[in-house]
Amino acid sequence: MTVPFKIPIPDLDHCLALLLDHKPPRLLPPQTVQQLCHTLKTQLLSVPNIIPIQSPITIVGDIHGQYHDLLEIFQIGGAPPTTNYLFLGDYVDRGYYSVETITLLISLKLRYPERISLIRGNHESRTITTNYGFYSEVINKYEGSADVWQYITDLFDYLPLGATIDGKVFATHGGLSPSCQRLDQIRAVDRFKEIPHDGIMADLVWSDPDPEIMDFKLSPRGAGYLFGYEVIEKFCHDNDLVQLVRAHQLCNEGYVSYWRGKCLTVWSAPNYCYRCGNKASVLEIMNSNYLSGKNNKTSSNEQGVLPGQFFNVFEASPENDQDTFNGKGVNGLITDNMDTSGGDLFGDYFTSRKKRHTEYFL
Ligand SMILES: [Mn+2]
Repeated sequence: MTVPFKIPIPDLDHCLALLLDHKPPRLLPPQTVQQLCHTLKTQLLSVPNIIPIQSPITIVGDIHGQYHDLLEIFQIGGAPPTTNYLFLGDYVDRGYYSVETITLLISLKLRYPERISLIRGNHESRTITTNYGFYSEVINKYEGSADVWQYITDLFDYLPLGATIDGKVFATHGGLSPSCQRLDQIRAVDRFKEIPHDGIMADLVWSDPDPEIMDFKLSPRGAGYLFGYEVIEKFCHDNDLVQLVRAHQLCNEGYVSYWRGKCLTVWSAPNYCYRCGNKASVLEIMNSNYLSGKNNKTSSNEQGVLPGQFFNVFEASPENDQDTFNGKGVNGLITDNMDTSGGDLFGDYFTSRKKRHTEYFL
């Protein structure tokens, strides 16, 4: 059995101070990033594909390199380790600070392993980060070397694919898969690899709910599926779940509730790409008391969440506004003609279907 490596707490606190005590945050030296990634890999080896988590827990959606907005989350949602956090992936690409964002999250995970959980999004991948900003950002910030990108994308292969909260809520980055009826099938996947083009692992990070369908349908993203009411109803029933919580889709109000709270989308990048003007949120799950006989109603409230849950909505940080004002280019995009409806690959789809209430971003 491999004994996980550990980094002394003062060293981790030093990393956290470099990132948190300086404006702009300092970059961690490449050797430090290498050591952090190597250590976290040894620890993640023994973590199951689906992490069992107990409430209270605060769930965070896509961040996409918006470092200052991540700090805003700790302001409005409580700082670690006092508040427990589950991050649903898409830490990198698009924003200007993917390096700072992911190194902060890695440092926090190593410093407070029981209080921070990180799962994998579709952007935690070599191919996607090569095209959508993280790779170029590393090259720019580390004097032309891709080493840090290598260390971090190698670590991505070790991230778990989902979590359960109180055994009743399933959380993953994207959604459900036609190849998967049982949570045990996810638990059995060999996840220690690049995200494949199809199959359970791909679908978990790429799929989206669609309130207009009942079954599965091919996704306009070119990967994963759209899934409808009957799919989620059956999946919850068969796995003794009450709800799916996921991220992966920009929401103007910061969140969306589907099917009276059966599926929630949490989106945590306000003013996405420094130009979308959207709100963001984190989902706070205080308890699962709705499961007890006394209060067994699972009908949702005005936010469309279940009792004991709350979407804490927030807006862009002053630094995000400043970056917008400065008109910096967005990673992986040509901003002048940026098609906010879906990115380069799916432009054709969106010119013909502009009326959708949710938009698909990579
Ligand atoms: Mn995503």
